[in-house]
This record gives sequence, structure tokens and C-alpha cells, in this order.
Amino acid sequence: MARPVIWIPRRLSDATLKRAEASYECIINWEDGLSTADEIVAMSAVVDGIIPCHSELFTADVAARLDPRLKIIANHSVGVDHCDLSALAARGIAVTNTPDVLSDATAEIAMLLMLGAARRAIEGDHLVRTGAWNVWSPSFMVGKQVTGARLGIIGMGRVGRAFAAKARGFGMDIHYFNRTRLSADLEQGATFHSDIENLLNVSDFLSLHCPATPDTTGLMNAESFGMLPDGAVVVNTARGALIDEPALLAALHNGKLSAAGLDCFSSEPGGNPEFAAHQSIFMLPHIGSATVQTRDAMGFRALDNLDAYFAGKTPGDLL
Ligand code: 8YV
Repeated sequence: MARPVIWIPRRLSDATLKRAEASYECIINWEDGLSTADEIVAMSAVVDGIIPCHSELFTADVAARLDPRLKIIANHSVGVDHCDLSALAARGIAVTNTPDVLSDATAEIAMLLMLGAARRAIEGDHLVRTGAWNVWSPSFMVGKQVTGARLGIIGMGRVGRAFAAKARGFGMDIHYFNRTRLSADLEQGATFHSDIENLLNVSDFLSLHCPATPDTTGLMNAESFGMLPDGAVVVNTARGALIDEPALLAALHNGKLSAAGLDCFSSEPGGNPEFAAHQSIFMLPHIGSATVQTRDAMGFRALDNLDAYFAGKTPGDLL
């Protein structure tokens, strides 16, 4: 039987590409550029499966135009907000993602952002790096301590729980909001809040770990920032759409927030140029899962899903 043909539109890890080429006829975008909607539609007529990243957009319009040859979209991402799931389901296209394998790497980046924002890392680095560090005083560069502080987590899924575990090691008091309360085993002593307002009221630090959906778009807006304790620190490693960016800037200006740590932005790549003037915003370019071992694990998980599908089985991460 002829091997299935798959399209890999981004430069995945070498180990992933090697394994993909061993099992499939692969069309690999070695240039690693972004694909337009028309290019995605055109490619769907010549492949049986695609391993996209969150950068390839499967909107309702694209889904409606996909060729019936395409059977499966095996995402190389846990987030699937780039896929219109109901439109793809209507076309009978299977969609999978890569949960679990990126939780620790993303939680590590959340920790880096939280500590960097809290302890003014950008400002400090800039001072030393530019040679402008010409004074020291006990009142100099005083930041916010995480030890003993209350950490609010919105979205206590795999990444939220991995972050909670790391934050517990820093002596933080963990609070969370989730659609459903976790079992005591998964809660690990964290305090559940059945509504977001109560969680925000106690979040000296707040970290976002929920998916971007129509319900969570703009979750952090002028009103919700206003519910935080004064001088709170907000961290986002989930999706830029969760934060109303002008409201975040306003909250920094009025002192509601003392700092923010962001790995995701409303507009990517690029981010928000208005943030650049603020050293209280510690920013990274969407690299939550960017470690060698996690990239391999994500690629392998996507291939596991493809392998199951083409073997006539149900993929483990079928959405
Ligand atoms: C990935 C992510 O880097 O998995 C996700 O949802 O946002 C990132 O960790 C990216 O999606 C890779 O495709």
C-alpha cells in the first residue's frame, strides 16, 4: 500500500522530521515561512495529513475550502485556537493536539516571567548592560517577593498544575479558578475559587493557563485588572487573546499592576510595540515550549496521532 503523504509546513525538530520521513511521504517546508490560506487549501489537495503549528490558520473559510483528500490535522501544539474545530468536524477532518508533553517547559517559562517581572529583571539588566549602573542603595531596585505571596492560576489543566507545582517549591500560596474543581489529589492543597472575581481579589500574582476561546477572549480587561490587589503581577504564557492589551497598559500606569510577564501577544509574531517602552513588562517571543526535549516530544506526539489514524485506530489526542 502506498505510504500516506503528509505536509509539514514548519521546520520541526530534526528527530521529528527523521521519524516522519521514515513513515510517510513528506512534503517539508524547509524555508519555515508562514503559509497563506490559499497555500494551505492548495496543499490539502495533495496530502492526506498535515502537522501544522499554531501559526497555520484553519479558519472556517479555510475549512470550507479544504480538499476532501485531507483527512487529519495532527497539530504540533496543545492550543487549537488556530483551528475552527466545528468547521473542520463538519468536513469530517480529524484534529489532534499535543497535550502533556509541553507542560513543564511552559511552566518553566511562566516561572521565569514571574520572577523576572517581580524582581525587575529587564530594568536591572538594562542598567548593567548599558553601563548606566552608577549607584547602589538599599532602596534601589526593590521588587516584589514571591515567597509567601498568593498566586492565582486561571486554568488548572496540565500546564496550570505544572506551574503550581513549581510555585509551591517557591513557598507560594496557590489559589485557582477552573471550570470544575480538581480532586484533592490534583489540587495538592491549592484553594479553589468557584468564580474568577474571588480569585482575582486574592491574586498578588496571577498566571493565565486557559485556552483562548470566544468565552476567554479579553478575560483580563479594565474591570478584571481592577479586581486584583494593588501592585499585582500578571503572567501570560497561554494566548495573547486572553488580555486586553490597552487595559494592561492602563493598569500598569495606574499602579494596579506593578509588572507583567508575557510570552504571548494579541499580534504574533511582532508583539505590541507600545509595550517596548515599559521595563516593567518582561517579554519573550512565544517560546514556552521551545526546548530540545519538548520540541521532540511534541513532534513525536503529533506523529503518534498520525500513526494511529493511518493504522485505522483512534488517535490518543483526538479532539
Ligand atoms: C508552541 C503553543 O510553541 O502548543 C501551543 O499551544 O502555543 C506553543 O507551545 C506552538 O504552538 C508550536 O506549534
